[in-house]
Amino acid sequence: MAARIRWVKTHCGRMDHGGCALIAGVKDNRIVQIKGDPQGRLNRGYLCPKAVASPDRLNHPLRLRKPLRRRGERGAGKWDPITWPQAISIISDNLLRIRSREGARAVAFCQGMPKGLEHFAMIRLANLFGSPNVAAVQDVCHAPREISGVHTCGFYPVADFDHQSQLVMLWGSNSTDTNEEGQICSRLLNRIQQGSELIVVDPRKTELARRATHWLPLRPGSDIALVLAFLHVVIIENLYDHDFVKQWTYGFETLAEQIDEYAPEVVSEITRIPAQDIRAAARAYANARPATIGWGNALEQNRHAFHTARALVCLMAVCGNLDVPGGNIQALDPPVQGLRQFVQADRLPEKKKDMIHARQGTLRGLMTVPPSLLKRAILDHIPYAVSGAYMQGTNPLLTWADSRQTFSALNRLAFFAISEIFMTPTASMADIVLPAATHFEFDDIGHYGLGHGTVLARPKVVDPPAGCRSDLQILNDLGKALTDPDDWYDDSRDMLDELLRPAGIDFDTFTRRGFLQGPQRFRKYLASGFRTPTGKVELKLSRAEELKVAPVPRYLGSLDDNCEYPLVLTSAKNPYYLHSSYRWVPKLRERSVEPIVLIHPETAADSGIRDGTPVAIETRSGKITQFARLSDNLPPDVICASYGWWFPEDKFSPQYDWQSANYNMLTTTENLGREFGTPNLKGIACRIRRK
Ligand SMILES: Nc1nc2c(c(=O)[nH]1)N[C@H]1C(S)=C(S)[C@@H](COP(=O)(O)OP(=O)(O)OC[C@H]3O[C@@H](n4cnc5c(=O)[nH]c(N)nc54)[C@H](O)[C@@H]3O)O[C@H]1N2
Ligand SMILES: Nc1nc2c(c(=O)[nH]1)N[C@H]1C(S)=C(S)[C@@H](COP(=O)(O)OP(=O)(O)OC[C@H]3O[C@@H](n4cnc5c(=O)[nH]c(N)nc54)[C@H](O)[C@@H]3O)O[C@H]1N2
Ligand code: SF4
Ligand SMILES: [Mo]
Repeated sequence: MAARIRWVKTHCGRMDHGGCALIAGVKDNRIVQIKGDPQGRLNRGYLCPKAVASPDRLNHPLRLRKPLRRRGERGAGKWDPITWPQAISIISDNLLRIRSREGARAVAFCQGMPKGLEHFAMIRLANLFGSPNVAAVQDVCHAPREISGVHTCGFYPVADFDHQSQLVMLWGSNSTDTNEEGQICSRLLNRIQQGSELIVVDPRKTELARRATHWLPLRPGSDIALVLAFLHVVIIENLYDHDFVKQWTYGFETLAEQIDEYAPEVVSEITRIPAQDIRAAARAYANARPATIGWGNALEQNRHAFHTARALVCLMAVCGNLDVPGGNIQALDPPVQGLRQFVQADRLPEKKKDMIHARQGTLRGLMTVPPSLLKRAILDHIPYAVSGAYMQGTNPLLTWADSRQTFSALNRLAFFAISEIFMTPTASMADIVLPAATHFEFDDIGHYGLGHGTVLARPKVVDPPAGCRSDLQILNDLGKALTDPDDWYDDSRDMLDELLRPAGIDFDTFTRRGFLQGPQRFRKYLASGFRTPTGKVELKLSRAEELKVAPVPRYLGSLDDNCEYPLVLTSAKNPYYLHSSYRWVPKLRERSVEPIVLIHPETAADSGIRDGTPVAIETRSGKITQFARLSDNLPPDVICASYGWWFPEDKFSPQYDWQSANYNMLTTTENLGREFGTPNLKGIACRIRRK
């Protein structure tokens, strides 16, 4: 008799930050169908194309299924299969050898976009091993928003889509394609349907921009100037919340004086947005109560990330939108184990002083090493040498700024191991490659540590292939080999129970409930003030001198002001892929076949470029080729290139082709933002040429 389909509820993960509740149809340990769960807290049945294709990752014929040891040159594609005990002992022998010779800090632990609990389990492993250096991509992804928020108002203000807002302003966040930080776009669309007005700040006329009353197609990289112009209008035109400003802010007069110079007429020159459009949008935001700001990567993939994010928090504050329903709120976590305890932060008390970036003067609060500064440590021993690494769920050759430099840094490492599900350009350089079990194949907890007040159950749906192990299990095994085994678990699943214990439930009960939600309380500052040195929202930073930053946000000009290149390059995430991941999933590749660069028809005509023409894109740092798509959905002097492209189908190079179309060949790690070590990934001077 044919097996019947069994339906299992879980949550989506690893195709973006995750969040949608799914119902998976399983037959013979294979997922045969994925549906959106209409009861899902964040998605109410919504599902995107990535999720539909997600089971295809599991059964791909080229998926990694055995631990591999490199034979021959890095990147030569020669491997010997080994057993798991062999792999764990080779990794631990090498990392312990480096620790005994050079100290624990010479070993870095590297994580890509956090996918589930494995990021925090890795920090725990690093803490117990004694290394302060967990490197991750937070410098261009969320840390600027979170830490600027903490310094300004004592928390990370996130958009509240549980309550109606009169207006939503999306600032460099394209949530119908990205569901940025697990804020599933169906919630936003629902708010718009219920009557929220929409402002979109994005150089591209996105699907959301088309629905907006105000679309501000700014020159990429000029966000800080535009926020300051908003503040200018709000303050000069007296549109701010006087009571809130008087009672709950610090330094309003200083801010008001400084924003004097950012009149829309002046800022219009920098942003290329007509002054009357800036005024109209600023007035709309200020006059709507409550209004919420959904903010995205664009404002933090820029060396001015700190001031930009801070200026936006100032704007939320002076308009009375902080911590009110339908505004930007401090989401409270459900009563699960706190991060500090989970990662055993107390075991490495000197960490904050000793981290690579802390020694280079980044802002307090950044807990992961910015990749650009890690590379300095590997290549130039600044502030000290790093010579070994353990990496998981990351593809730095594609995702870190300056890919050529990343290539040199990976080559320079005396030893590195990586856990992956597929052979990537980065994995092909490793000494050991571990085959990871992935989403649907092990029990996991989603949304932990995201700051949105929810944690989601991601119970296992099918068994992994025999040779594959989850990152949690791998870290648990490495933990036992590298540190005191008593600090680890009999079964990595016990980690989940421990995390849930303060909520009084175990993982099985959690699975039945599906999610835990923190309490929804607003205006918490009324009882205890804001958690800043002054107890108020610090429009002017009371500790600016100590932190070595400008006390109020300001515009510092663009690096490219004197560059002869006529165009500005930017990028946006591809709706069918996650960063450099999954170009090898046929169902997704069909939807997005090749790297596309969006070019305005007038600009294209000037260079003899037509739809489909291969185009050389050149910045001061490098040159790549992508295919033209003509579009008048962006300004004539802006181009938008694809990011994350490599070619898993490349049969000629064992490292695949990671250079010809890779956006990060065009970026640089010179001139990093001081606060977070952030490189400019968007808003870069460039020129194009027909190939
Ligand atoms: N130029 C430019 N650079 C950027 C960005 C940009 O917009 N422009 N965006 C930045 C941002 S926001 C981020 S978050 C980073 C992302 O940087 P990365 O996280 O390095 O990006 P990915 O390409 O998704 O790499 C993840 C890898 O994990 C593998 N993987 C998937 N599932 C699993 C699993 O369960 N276990 C393990 N061990 N591996 C798995 C995938 O196959 C993939 O190769 O890139 C940053 N870099
Ligand atoms: N499909 C898909 N979803 C994803 C990801 C993915 O790779 N693919 N990555 C996940 C991750 S790790 C993250 S951090 C989030 C990021 O999610 P988002 O923040 O939405 O990321 P982006 O698409 O990089 O940028 C958003 C928008 O900024 C616009 N933009 C470009 N330059 C500028 C600029 O200078 N200023 C302004 N204001 N806007 C600009 C782009 O046109 C784009 O529409 O998405 C997550 N979701
Ligand atoms: S939007 Fe994100 S969480 Fe939702 S189904 Fe798509 S990939 Fe999964
Ligand atoms: Mo990200």
